[in-house]
Amino acid sequence: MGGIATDSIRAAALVGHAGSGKTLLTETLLHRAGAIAAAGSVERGSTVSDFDALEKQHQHSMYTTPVCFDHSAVRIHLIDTPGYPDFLGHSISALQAVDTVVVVINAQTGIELTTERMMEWAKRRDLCRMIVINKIDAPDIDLPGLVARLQERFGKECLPVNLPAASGSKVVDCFFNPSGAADFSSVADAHSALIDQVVEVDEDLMAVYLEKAKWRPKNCTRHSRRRCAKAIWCRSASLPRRAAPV
Ligand SMILES: Nc1nc2c(ncn2[C@@H]2O[C@H](COP(=O)(O)OP(=O)(O)OP(=O)(O)O)[C@@H](O)[C@H]2O)c(=O)[nH]1
Ligand SMILES: [Mg+2]
Repeated sequence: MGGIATDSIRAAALVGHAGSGKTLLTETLLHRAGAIAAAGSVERGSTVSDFDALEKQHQHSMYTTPVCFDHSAVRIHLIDTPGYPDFLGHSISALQAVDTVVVVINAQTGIELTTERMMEWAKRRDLCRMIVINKIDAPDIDLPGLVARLQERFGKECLPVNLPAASGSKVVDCFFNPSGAADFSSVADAHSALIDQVVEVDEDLMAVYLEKAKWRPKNCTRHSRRRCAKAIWCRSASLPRRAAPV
């Protein structure tokens, strides 16, 4: 890894209920970023993050594990945390070290106790919060219903940045794409809702937007990204695909 400017370093923690897929997501991100040659598996005990003998034996995380990878000239320090209530002390302490909290939700089980707690603890610390809906490849899941419940529970500003496409086998980026096909909702609607929200929280961008209506996502500053505190990302940790930028 070469020299990276301080402004291009991000620190994020993957938190969420046990079994939501944080460790496999960490593994997939490391693999897709080229930091490891092949993605390991939780069942085989071959993930980077669950390195301890007890973690391999029980097939769940017991400690926080920091990993690091580069993506598009951005260095990402990611902390995989345990979801079991017995180990939540480790997970809470990770919040002190990051600027973004990535709350991973199992699409099959929806909003769970640790989801609620982590959203609240991150809010109290004034940290950026990102929601990842994981396991979208599972059968019989109600993604539109889950997005609606998330908005009801955590606020209408929880907007999809990615939407699932091709029957859950890929995702479409709604931030940079003004249109496209998705499994539910509309990329065009999600795109304009995101832009409206970004412009709303950044006064400088609002001025440009009102004056010329020429604002584009590439003008988005780190400041406005930070202030757009909540976003929903749909994905499946088990599917090979482009790593999501943090
Ligand atoms: N089908 C499918 N299975 C997944 C996905 N993500 C994770 N899994 C499986 O779900 C199980 C739990 O995944 P983990 O990554 O260990 O979940 P975790 O959130 O780290 O769990 P804790 O460490 O206990 O908090 C494992 O068997 C994974 O292989 C996914 O996107 N799709
Ligand atoms: Mg884990």
